[in-house]
Amino acid sequence: MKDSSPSAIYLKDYTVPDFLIDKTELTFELEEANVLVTSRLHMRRNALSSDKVASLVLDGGDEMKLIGVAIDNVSLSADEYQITNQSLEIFSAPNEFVLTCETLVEPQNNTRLEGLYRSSSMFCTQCEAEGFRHITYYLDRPDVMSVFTTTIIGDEEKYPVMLSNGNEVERGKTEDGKTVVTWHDPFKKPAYLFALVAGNLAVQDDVFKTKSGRVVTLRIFTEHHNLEKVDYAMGALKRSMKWDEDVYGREYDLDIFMVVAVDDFNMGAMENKGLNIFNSSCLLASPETTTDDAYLRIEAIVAHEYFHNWSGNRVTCRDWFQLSLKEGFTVFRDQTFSSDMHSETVKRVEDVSFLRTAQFAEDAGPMAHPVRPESFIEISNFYTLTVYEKGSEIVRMIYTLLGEQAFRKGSDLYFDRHDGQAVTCDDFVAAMEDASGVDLSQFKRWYSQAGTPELLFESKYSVTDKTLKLVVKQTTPPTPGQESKLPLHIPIKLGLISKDGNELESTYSGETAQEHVLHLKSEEATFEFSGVDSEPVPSILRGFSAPVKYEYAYSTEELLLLMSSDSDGFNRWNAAQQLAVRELKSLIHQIKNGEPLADQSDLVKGFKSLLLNEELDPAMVALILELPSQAYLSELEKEIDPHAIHSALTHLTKVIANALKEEFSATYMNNVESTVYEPNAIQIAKRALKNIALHYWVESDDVTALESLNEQFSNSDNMTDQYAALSIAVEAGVEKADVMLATFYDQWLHESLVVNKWLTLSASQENVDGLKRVEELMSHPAFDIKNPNKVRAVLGGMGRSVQVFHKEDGSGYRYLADQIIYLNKRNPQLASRICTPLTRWKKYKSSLGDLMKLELERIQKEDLSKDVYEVITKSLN
Ligand code: 0A1
Ligand code: ZN
Repeated sequence: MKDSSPSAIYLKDYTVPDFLIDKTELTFELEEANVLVTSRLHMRRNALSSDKVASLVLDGGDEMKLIGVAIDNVSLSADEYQITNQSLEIFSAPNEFVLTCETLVEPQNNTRLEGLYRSSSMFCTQCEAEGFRHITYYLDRPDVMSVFTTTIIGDEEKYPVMLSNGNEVERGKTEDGKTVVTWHDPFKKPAYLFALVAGNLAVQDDVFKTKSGRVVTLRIFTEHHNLEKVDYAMGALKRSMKWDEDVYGREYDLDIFMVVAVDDFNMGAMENKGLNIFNSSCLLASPETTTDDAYLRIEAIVAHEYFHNWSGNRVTCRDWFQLSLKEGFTVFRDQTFSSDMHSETVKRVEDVSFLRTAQFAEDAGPMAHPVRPESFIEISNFYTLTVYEKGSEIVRMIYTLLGEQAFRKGSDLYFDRHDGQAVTCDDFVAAMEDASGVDLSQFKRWYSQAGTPELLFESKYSVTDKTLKLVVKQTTPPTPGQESKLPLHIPIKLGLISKDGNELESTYSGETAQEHVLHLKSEEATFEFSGVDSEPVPSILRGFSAPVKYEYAYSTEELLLLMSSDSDGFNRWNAAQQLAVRELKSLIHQIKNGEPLADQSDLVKGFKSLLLNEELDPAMVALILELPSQAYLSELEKEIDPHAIHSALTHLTKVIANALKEEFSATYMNNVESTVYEPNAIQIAKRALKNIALHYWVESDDVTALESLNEQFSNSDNMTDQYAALSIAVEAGVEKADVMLATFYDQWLHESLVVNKWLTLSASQENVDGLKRVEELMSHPAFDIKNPNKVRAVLGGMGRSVQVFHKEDGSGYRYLADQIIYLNKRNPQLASRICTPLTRWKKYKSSLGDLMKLELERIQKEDLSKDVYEVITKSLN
C-alpha cells in the first residue's frame, strides 16, 4: 500500500444511525454509456441517536459523479456540502426532510461487479455488502431499513425486461418513446437487498400456491439461449417454498418471486428481496451439460437464497459483524432441506468433509476469526467458511441441545419477535433460550472464540461394575488476537458398540438408552455409563455433533468394526476415513524419510467387504471408497509437504486398485445404467459408485479398464458420466488424456459452463511443464479475465496440480501472485479470494513456504485495494 493504510472498524464501536430513511424513491434512466440515478430519500433524525451533530454523512464511492443535491427541493450550493472519496457530508440537515440526489454512474466500466454493472448486454446489481453506495449516496448499513419504490426508464428494444424488488405497480411511456416501469416493495429493507435487472431476457413462468391459499407468480429469467436450462431450478424453488412452510411455518410474502441468471458474478447468488440474482453456474442445468454434484448444488443454492426471505430479509442483521445471524442460520436451513430431499447421511458426510477440509484450515490460518468477528478492514473478506459453515454448525448444536420441538418454538419466536427488524446473534440465541428454557450463556462463546477445539477421549471399562468411564479434555489453540481460550459448551452425541457389532444400552445420568448427548462444559470431565454389558467400542461424536477435532486411540480392528457395524452412518464413514488417514500418514512419513513404501493396506479388507455386499446403500459405499483429499491431508499435517502427500495418495490408490481390480470392474459393470438420466438420489448414488469403481479400476494394472473408460467418455448421454471419465483419464494421466480433453472442448465449445469445467481439468493436469499450459489457457479464446467463473476455473485447476502450483522453483506461486496483482484494482473481491492458497505459507515446508512469502511481499508493495491489503497484511503478520 502506497498511501495511508486502510483502517479497521470494530464491533465495540457500534452506534445507532443518526438518521433514518423511511422511504426511498429511485429513478434509473438507462443509457448505453451511463445511467442517471435520481434518489429521493424521506429522512428524519433518529430519536435513539445520542449524537446531536447537525451534519448528515452519506456513504458513496468516488467513481460516481454527483450532478446535484437538494433538501426539500432546494438545491444545495457547493459550500453546503463536501464530497470525499467515500462520503457526502451535508453540513446542516433539518430534523425531517426529503433529500434529492442525482448521480451519474458508468456500469459498463464497472469491473468490480459491485453496485450497478453490465454482464453480457444486461444491467444488473450486486449490493451486498456495501455495493449500494456505488449507485447513489445513502446510509448504506443494514440497520437503516426503508420502503423502496424504483422507476426504471429505458429503450424497450434493448431492455424489454426491467426489474426491481417487490411488485410491478405502473408501466408507461415517456414522451420520447422510452418505457417506464415502476416497482414497489412494501417490506422495509436495508439497501444491500436492493436489486435492478434490465435486458433482453427470456422468461419461464410458474406458480406456487402458499399454505394460506395465495397464488404466487414465479419467474426465472435468463438469456434466450439458456431458457431450456431452468426447469430444474424452478422445481427446486417450489420444493423450497413448500419445505419452508412445512418445517419452519414460513410463507412467501409478495405476489411475485423472480430469479435472474447472470454470467458475471463474484459469488454464487444473492437473496435480493423478491428478485434473487444468480451466478448462472448456480442456476442453469441440463443432463447433457450438468453433473450430479452441480444439480445438488443448484438445488441447495436456490433453497438457500429463497430461505433468506425470512432468515435475512424479514429479519436482517443489525451490522455486518452479525453476518452469521443470517448466513449461519440459512446454511443450516439449506443443509437440512437437502438432507430431507436426499440422504441424510450422505449430506452430512459431504458437509462435514467440506468443513473439516476448508473451514478448519481457515480457523488455523492467519485469517482465523470468530463466527461473529470483532473487527474488519473490508467486510467482503468476511463472507467466509467460518461465518457460513461454522455458523451453521453453531445453529445445528443449538438444535441438538434443544431438540426438534423446542428449536421450532425458538425459531417461531425469533421470526415473530423480530419481524421487520435488524438484530444480532445475541437476539437469536435469546429467542432460542426464551422459547426452550435452556441456558445457552456458556454456549454463546462459540460466537466469540475462533479456532477449532480439540478433544481428547480416554475410556476405562470395568468388567466387575459393568461401567464405562469416559474422560474428555478440551483445548482450543490460540488464533490471531486470541491467545487464551475459555472452555466451550460442547454437545457430544455418543453410542456404544459391542465387540461383536451390536448397539449396547447404557445408563447415563438416569437415562437408559443406546445413544446419549453429553454436555462437555469444563476443560476436563468424566462421564460414567452403567449397565454396559460388555467392553464397548465408543462411537464418538455421532453425526459430527460439534465442529471439533478429536482423538481416541482406536485399534485398527475397532475402526474396522465401526466401519461395518456402527448404526450411525456418519461414524461408519468416519471410521474408514480415520483408517485411511493413518495409512496415508505413515506413507507420507516413509516418503519423507526415503523408506520403502508399504504395499499392503488394511483398507483393502474393509473395502472388499463393502464391494461384495449388495445390500448396502451405494451412496454410502461410494463415499467410503473415496480416500481423504490432498487438501484434507494438508490440513492434518503439521508441516505440509504437498509432493509427499500427493505421492502417498497415488501409492495407496494403486495398492487398493490392484488388490481389488476384479471387485472394482464387477462393481463398475453392475452399476452401468441404461435408464434415462435423472438427477434423483437413487441414480446419483449408482453413478457415484460406478465412477469411483472406474477410477480405481483405471488406476489398476488391468488395461481393459481403458476400454470402458473410452466407451463411457464417448457414449454417455449425461455430463456426470462423461466428465467423470475425462477426470479419471486426466488424473490417472492415461495416454489419451490430451486427445480426450481436445475432443471434449470441441464438443462443448458453445456451452460456456462446460468450457469452464474443461478449463479446470486442463489446468489441473500433473505435469512439470504445466505452467505453460496454464498460460495458454489464460490466453485461449474461451478465457475471459473479466468473468470470475473463468478465473476461478483456471486458477482453481492450477491450484489442484501439485507439480504446477507447488513447483520447487516457485513459478506456480509467482504466476498466481501476478494474477492477484492484475486483478487487485479491477476486481478486488475476486483478487482477495484467490490469495487464499498463498496465505497458508507458514504451514508449508520452508523451501516452499519461503517462496510463497516472497510473493506475498511482492504483492504488498503494490497500491492495494482494501480487500487485498487486509488479506496480505494479516498473512504476513
Ligand atoms: N448473501 C449471499 C452471498 C453474497 C455475498 C456477497 C456478495 O457480494 C459481495 C454476493 C453474494 C448469500 O449468502 O447467498
Ligand atoms: Zn446466504
